[in-house]
Amino acid sequence: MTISELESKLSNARINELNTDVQLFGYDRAEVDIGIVHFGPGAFHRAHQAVYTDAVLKRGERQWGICAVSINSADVRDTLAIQDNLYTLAILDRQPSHQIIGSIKEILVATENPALVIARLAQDTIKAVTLTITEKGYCLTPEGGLDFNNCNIEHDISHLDSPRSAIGYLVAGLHARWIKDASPFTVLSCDNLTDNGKRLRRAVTEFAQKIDGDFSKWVESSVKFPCSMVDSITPATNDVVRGAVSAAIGLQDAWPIQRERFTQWVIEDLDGMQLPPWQDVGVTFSKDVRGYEATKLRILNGLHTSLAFVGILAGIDNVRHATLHPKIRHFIEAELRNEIIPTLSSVDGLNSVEYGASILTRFENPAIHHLLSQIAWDSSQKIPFRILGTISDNLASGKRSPRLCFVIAAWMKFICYKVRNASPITDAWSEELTKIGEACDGSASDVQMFLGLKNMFSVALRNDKAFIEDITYSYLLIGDKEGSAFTALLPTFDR
Ligand code: CS2
Repeated sequence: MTISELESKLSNARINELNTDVQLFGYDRAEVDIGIVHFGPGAFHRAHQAVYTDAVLKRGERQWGICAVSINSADVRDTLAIQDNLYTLAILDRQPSHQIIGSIKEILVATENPALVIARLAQDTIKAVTLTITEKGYCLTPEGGLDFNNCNIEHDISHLDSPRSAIGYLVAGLHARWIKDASPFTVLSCDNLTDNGKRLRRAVTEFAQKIDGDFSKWVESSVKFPCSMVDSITPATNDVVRGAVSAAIGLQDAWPIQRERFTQWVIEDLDGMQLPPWQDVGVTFSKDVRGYEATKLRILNGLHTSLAFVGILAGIDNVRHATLHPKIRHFIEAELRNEIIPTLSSVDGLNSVEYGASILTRFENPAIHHLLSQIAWDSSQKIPFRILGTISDNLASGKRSPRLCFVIAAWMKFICYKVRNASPITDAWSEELTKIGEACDGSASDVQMFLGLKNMFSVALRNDKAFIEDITYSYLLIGDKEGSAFTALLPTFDR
């Protein structure tokens, strides 16, 4: 980096050189203490929880700064270090706006110094631990328990001083506090899983049982694991965004974050939990989060994943264009009306029909270029929460889900095309998926190979005749069709 490049970098010292329409954090960061440890400082965290926390700090609270922990990668730490951990949030709307976020005080890379992370977690001033570690980070079986066959969990049980998983770190941190008779921190999952807090609680407790019976009882009785629903569409940053943001703010920002204006966070209101006063800055605390979670996951994320595979096979690359394609639009509206909404129970103040319509409007946002390929990442982990639960609920009430099954068949085809074109599969199970893709010959037996992914499909679904029949039907129907030959299939579901 040249001196002139360094001189024009966003940093504490250069804050006054920012263009005047950039919104500043406006508090003295030196006075902020760390009260939150966050696992997974990816784009979503920096667009969502870090922004709400920034708003809390702006209101004069000083004990809620964030220590962000990356488990493996040093990229975020190294990039933001030069910027004093400051970054720009670009809100994509008709008129974009820019805000500098100051809530992240420190970034640690766990693999480099596990003891430091555990010491941080054990510190009394840490009141809350939040997580955006994506579905795979929870290391769960499809039945909902902790997957003790997961190699990271296996490792962590015998190496609690140097874990590899976020679950291992949570247990290590809680264990350190239990040993010194300190109070626990509140653990808040901010990932797109139904019952995320309950699942995390179960995973941590099952792990703790392997360490010590009394410790696990303490975890069960004292640690709060509220569930939460998080929402804001956050496309990945690229060079175009980097260039546009740096030009707009007047300083170089190596890793700005972009997101839509809409943002929502609903947190389960549990007695005795310790969290920042996020209710003062727009967060909803509710005794019942389940309805919000299921509605958001099944509608927004379910439709995202549907658009991803239907759109990619149709030759479309982004959410807006897929949503505006007449045949695809018709297909997902029918999927929403006939297969998703009927599985949702009513939630106070949330009308699922209106909610569904508002999601489609958000997908049409012309200011957002949200790549379908980004949504397709890690689909083996996402599909169970976004689609399979809906299908299971329909089956339990004697109904089939032909369109949702079509989406799963389209995902299987997507994997086959990726393998055929030797293009990399971005998925926690890329190895297994590549092997399956290589063995596929286009026949019904391909479906059986995919359904053999035991960590993805529950025993009940793997043995359900109607489910197998619907996926196989769609898989054979799609065959080798792509582009308009593929979209021509969509109206056949109306019959
Ligand atoms: C998306 C989500 O990438 C994806 O899988 O479905 O990140 C989605 O944009 C967010 O959940 C919106 O809140």
